[in-house]
Amino acid sequence: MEITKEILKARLGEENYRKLMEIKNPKLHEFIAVFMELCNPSKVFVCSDSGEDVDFIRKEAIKNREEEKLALKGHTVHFDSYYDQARDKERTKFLVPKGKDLGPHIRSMDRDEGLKEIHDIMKGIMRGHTLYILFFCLGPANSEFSIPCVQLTDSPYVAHSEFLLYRKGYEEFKRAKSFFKFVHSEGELDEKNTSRNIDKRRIYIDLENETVYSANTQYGGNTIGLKKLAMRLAINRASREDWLTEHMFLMCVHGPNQRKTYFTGAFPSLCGKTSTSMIPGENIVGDDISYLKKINREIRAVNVEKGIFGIIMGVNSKDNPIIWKILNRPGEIIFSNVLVTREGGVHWIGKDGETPKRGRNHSGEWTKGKKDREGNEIPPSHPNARFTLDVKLLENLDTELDNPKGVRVGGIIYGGRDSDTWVSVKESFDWTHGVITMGASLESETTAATLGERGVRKYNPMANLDFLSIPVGKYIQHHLNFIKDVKSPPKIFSVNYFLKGPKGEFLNDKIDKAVWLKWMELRSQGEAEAIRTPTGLIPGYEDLRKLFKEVLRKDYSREEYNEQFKLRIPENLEKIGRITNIYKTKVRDTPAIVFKILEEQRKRLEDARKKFGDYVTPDKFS
Ligand code: SPV
Ligand code: MN
Repeated sequence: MEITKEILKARLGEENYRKLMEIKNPKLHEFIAVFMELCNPSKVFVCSDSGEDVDFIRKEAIKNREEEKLALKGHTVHFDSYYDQARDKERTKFLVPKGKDLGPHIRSMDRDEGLKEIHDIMKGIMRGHTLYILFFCLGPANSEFSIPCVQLTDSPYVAHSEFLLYRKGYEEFKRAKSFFKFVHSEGELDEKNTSRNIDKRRIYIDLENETVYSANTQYGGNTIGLKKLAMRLAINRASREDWLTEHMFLMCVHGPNQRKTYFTGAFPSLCGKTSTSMIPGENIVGDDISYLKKINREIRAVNVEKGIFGIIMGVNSKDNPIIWKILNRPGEIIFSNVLVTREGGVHWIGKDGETPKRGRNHSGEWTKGKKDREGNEIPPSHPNARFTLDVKLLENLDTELDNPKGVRVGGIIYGGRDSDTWVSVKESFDWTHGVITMGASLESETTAATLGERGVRKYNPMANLDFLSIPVGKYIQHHLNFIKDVKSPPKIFSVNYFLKGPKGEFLNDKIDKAVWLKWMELRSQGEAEAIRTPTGLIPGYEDLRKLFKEVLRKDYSREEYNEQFKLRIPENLEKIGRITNIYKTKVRDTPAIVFKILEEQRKRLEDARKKFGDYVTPDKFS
């Protein structure tokens, strides 16, 4: 105790010491003392919730040249190292006690070894840097969803991002008992102010202490403690306390007579999650992470965050009018890994207008045709380039963002990048069928959001595999149990925005999801008809024709409908084969019901094939 205070006094100076001591929490003080001693920063700044302190962080990011001002007021750009552009799955590991591991899908290592390694890496790592001590709150403040978090970081960019993305927590900490802890250092920087020692990049998660360490990286997904690092801790905590931490957006879909129905949706990175939650006409609560709890026998959810760290590739005025407007006017936005023009404008892949011939990007000075060390042509912006902003900038923000009780969930949507198997939208027969054949069977063709090969079909249960901190089987069992005692559980749906036709063309416009949402809204309220097929309940043609007209003023033909909703039996059978095999061979603790439900689905598909052949249009089932 006394030693802790001595250390704090010596390192913090009077003003910072006073700020920290307003939070009377010896565990917090000790944690901070330990890591100041270990990382040995040259300066320390304790940040309260005050506007002045936040402004100080903004200025530090510019002063340290981790962000640079752009032409439009409030816009800044940040670059990550060329080799630090996405989440590093290989170097992200759970530290688990001897003799324990989390199964073959989840990277883990011996806790003692991991702690030793990360302590060695972090020893003296902040020399010459300022350490920022920050307090935030996951979920709305002062609610049963709130989780206070302390972040230590020497990157003012990370700190600034967190102020845009999370609710302030200095005041919350005065009430806090347990909290999540994050220690981040970008490590030594190179001449471009990006992390130099990428080979020593590590993201280690200590579940026992609810602490995450991140070193020698700046990319947000590896460093922003409250984002995917906290999510891993929260999944573990949720499984002990009977609630859910999900990789899900949260949005309001408007039904007839001003009805508001809330949906959550899980999609792997780069599969349309943000764009669904931002669809014109509806309201967004959050685009990435939700907590779901049972309150008065209802399932209710909150957005853990209050900002968006969104993918900018493909954002254009036609498909994303709301974000487009915001990105093109003054306002507080951090752009990362985009192309910056000489005039201080930004460009990205898929932006309206012509691509500039030159500029500056994550590779440095860029001209069209530039190649990297490996001989690959460098695109103008990285496919995982992002924008970071506070949701208060959004005109379509829902009214319930800060409701301490969250909102009642009417439906849950699962979707991945799937070119040939699932129909555009369908509903599960019930909770168990949805959890197993949709959530737990989710696959996606890989994207640029993580390092590695692209375009490979990957199993990704609930789009949450990258973040699971409990064995997969246990997680699925936890989902299955979750609705016990719930009055009317949310309906479960799957969508497929990436379905392709015989010539490899997409069968849907991006905007068609607006219609699927309206259909799901009606279904969740028991209002539209559905056709029972072997894999789930699908919309009838007439209902969709009406909705396409109402929502998009589009004439929807029966040919389009038949292509989008024809049951592709061989592909569905193959998928069941793949998924069953994974649960048999790679998931040790698969609940028996998973095999039963998959087997029933297989049987229904086989029966339909005997009757109707390989490809079956919906009229056969109605
Ligand atoms: C994702 O990749 O799922 C994201 C961005 O939301 S990251 O912070 O990298 O996780
Ligand atoms: Mn995400």
